[in-house]
Amino acid sequence: MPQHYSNPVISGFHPDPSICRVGSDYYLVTSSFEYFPGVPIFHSRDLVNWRQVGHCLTRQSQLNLEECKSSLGIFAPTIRYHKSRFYMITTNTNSFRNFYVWADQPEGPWSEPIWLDWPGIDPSLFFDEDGHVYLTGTGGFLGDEPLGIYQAEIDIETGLLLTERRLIWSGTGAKAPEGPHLYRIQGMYYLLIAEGGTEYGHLVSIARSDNPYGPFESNPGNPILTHRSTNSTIQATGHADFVQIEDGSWWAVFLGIRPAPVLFGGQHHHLGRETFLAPVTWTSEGWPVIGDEGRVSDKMDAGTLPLEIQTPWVDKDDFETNHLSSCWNFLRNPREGDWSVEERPGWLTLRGTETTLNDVGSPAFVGRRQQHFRCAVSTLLSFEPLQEAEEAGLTVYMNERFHYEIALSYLSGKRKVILRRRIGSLWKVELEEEYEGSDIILGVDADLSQYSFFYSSPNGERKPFGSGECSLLSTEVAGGFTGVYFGLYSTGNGRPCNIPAAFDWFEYIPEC
Ligand code: 6LW
Repeated sequence: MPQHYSNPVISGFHPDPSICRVGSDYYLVTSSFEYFPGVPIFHSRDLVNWRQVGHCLTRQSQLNLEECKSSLGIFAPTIRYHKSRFYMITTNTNSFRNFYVWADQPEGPWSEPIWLDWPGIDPSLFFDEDGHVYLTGTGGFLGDEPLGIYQAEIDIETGLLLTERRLIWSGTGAKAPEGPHLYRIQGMYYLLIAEGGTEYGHLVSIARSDNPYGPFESNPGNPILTHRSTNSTIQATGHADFVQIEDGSWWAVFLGIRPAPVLFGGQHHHLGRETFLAPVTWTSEGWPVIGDEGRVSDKMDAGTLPLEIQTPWVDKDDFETNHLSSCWNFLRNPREGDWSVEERPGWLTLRGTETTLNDVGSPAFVGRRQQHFRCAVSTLLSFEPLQEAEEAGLTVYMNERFHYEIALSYLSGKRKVILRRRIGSLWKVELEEEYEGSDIILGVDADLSQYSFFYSSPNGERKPFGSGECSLLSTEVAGGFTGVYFGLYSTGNGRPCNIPAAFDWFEYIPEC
């Protein structure tokens, strides 16, 4: 009986995957943009079941996101393992600087950044058998320099360039040649890149040469992966990285999107770009093919993968530990004192500041990715707002201009539950209702098309409280490179809150 696995292998906003192997262990990193900590790192033993083991960038000295615009910050990282060390190289587009960090263990600690005198985005490292280390990246953003893939050798100890930066390939002619990775396979240098832009025209192509700088011969079978102009439920496949497993077979990880079906057509995806997996086979001419002639599906033959039992999803976080689990993120660099899991043990305490969810700043916010179309999310909030506009609650957040929230607030001298929707330059408190207590359960049920909000007193009956379209929080409407988060937050809406907001638990029940 052939075994199958499901795509995506890491759901929710996890784009630009990069992978490395250490024996029979695999490690994978993805982009994180304006979220902190940055660059989530995952571990797997079968390429299918991934468990997050931490983040590569956990300190502001490694990741300065002050005033970072949404969807800037950390772009496409690459992870490599060489001589007992892990290296993660990336761009912080907040300052447009490239750097790498290293660690002996994937869980960290990761080093301080080694900054590179290297423009562009999508830096990648290749450790050649002869000791040379190549830095390859996307360029074409300087002066009239052509768009394309650039390369130089570096000293991996210091990050200093040892050779001049050279254009090595411009791709097959589709727009935005980017996301390169160089490999040496059977004595040849293979250069894998993405093209077509990270949208519906996305594709993966490959070229090879017997010299690391080329000239590169483009694969006549390019693109080796694309879903452009197909009816597949998976779209925008591209930005891939290869790994060879212990039995010699090759696999690719890459990003893709799943547009939610919308009545009468139209394409909207709100979960962000996700991480997919497909087998790589080789033609008799030595060219790789991803999946079924460049197509992949949500159910794939696992081939020789040593499939493990799936780790169960953890439904509930009781905030019982003295640290936040690795699924949680802040927006930009959190301010000390804005959040704590120690102030009131067993609770997440947020101290709202003047910063709101509408700002390009760091509100008191702790959020996690929406990873399933259908899911039920709820939290128990304890909050006693006494000053006008003090507010705490649950947000469904795409970026500062596109979000919905259900919250407890103090408006016109009364404590109220509110539902607010912000869509671009339009915003409105759609519903407000007086609420006597200070403890409240706030929740949202998500399906393919709607977020349906509700609230209740701790032991009371659930009261439906409005809804919002998922499509209005999609990338097609809101723009950018990220996906929807469920966030716990507090704000004084222009001034600090006098009192803290405490969250006893957060529940996320997926209905797959
Ligand atoms: C990334 C580029 C891309 O730097 O999107 O899909 C950009 N490919 O390579 C941001 O994720």
